[in-house]
Amino acid sequence: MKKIPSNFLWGASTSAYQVEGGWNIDGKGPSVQDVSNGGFLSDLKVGGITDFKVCADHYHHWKEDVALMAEMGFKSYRFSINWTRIYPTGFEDKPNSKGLEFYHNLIDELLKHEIEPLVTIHHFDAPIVLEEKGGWANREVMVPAYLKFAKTLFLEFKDKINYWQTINELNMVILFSHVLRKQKKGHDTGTESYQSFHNANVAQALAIKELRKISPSAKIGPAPNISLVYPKTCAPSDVLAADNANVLRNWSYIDPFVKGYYSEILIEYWKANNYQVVILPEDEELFKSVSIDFIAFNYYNSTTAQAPIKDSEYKVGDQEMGFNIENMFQSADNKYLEKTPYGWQIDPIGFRLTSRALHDRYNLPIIITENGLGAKDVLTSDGKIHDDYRIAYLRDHIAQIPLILADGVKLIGYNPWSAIDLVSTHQGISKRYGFIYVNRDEDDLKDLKRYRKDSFYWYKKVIASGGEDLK
Ligand code: BGP
Repeated sequence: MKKIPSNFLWGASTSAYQVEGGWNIDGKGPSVQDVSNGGFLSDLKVGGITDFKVCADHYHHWKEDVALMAEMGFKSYRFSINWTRIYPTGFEDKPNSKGLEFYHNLIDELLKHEIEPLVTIHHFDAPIVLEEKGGWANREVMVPAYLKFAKTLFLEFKDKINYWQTINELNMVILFSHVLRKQKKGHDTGTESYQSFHNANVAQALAIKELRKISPSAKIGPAPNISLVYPKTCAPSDVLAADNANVLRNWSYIDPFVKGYYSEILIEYWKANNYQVVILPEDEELFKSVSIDFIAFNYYNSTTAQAPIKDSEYKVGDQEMGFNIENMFQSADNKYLEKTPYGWQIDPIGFRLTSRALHDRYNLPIIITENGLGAKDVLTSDGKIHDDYRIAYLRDHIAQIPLILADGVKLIGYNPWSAIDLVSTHQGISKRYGFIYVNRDEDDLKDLKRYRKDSFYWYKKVIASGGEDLK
């Protein structure tokens, strides 16, 4: 065990489209998320859950929310900037000043409370107008639009932001495009998906280069969802499948920025499937010319894989429940692990193993930018929320941190999901993750009042004791 250093970045996380609301005010344009539940991409409509129009109404409650974060003792807060607040369609020449003003206010308030802002440039909420032009699959449109957006943020906030993350969970956007509403249907790992993957990597690399010019002392890295893939058994074919899954799910989303190239396993997989991914000659040079300062990663659970089975009955779930890629691997249940109420496996030791694997491969500082348990919380008549299940999940993961540090891993922060209740990517507001309860449900916005959950008081103690008091 190693002591957690006093400058460790204890905090929590949110994303703009899930927490802010204020979806069409102060010049904000529509993103794919604002209208996904019934509008654009309407075949994805999910019954009985809210849309993203009001969320936790953080857009109007930010001051109060930051005060609650400060009360918990946060040293950091990881959030994202809503692309369509800054560039409503993605095509404007000038940014929307009202949008910038909102983030200046938020960031100033965080700094006032000595909370380090960890900013995600892009978290799932591309402008609809860009998406209609093909989204990430359209290099000519999306790469310059992202770069303009990132550059605007770097210039605007260069005196205030030390940590940037380029794109949240690009791996999930590519592999679970149906869940994350990037594409209309199905699980598509074809040419279009991998062209999107490559274009988004080019955009991230260009943004990294831009930051080095504008703000040389700031730090930047990607924010993939990393979960180490275990083989279901020690049969070599299962071990090979797990290795394939690690490449396709995890490492390919970091390799270009550290190694400067894609793994041969990925390239051969494209060839075998005749995926025609266009990579320009200058792209390789570009990857080789950039470096990242840290890896932000979201960890909810480990994954298990076995050798592909023909006509398998395994059901593909959501982003944490696994998926199958023909001839490469198929996901499997891990019988040793328990599950959350939403079917996600719980694996604190997997957190340690995943951190070790990242350290071994890349030897960079790492920051946890998501980790947490979604559950249906109950507000009691005396205004309490007894979320002992969430405390248990977080406690077991935080207990791994001194071990991870003793393993030599440069873990510099822990920012679980989520600081405050917000709307889940595809399961509504009832699937809550926050330390702060927001009084609303799927259909009724009620008073949106904030309540401190039991986990709020518990996390406050954890932070105050530097991670030592987990009781
Ligand atoms: C991650 C996303 C977050 C968040 C979280 C919880 O994949 O980065 O935006 O939503 O998962 O997932 P869900 O909302 O599906 O429960």
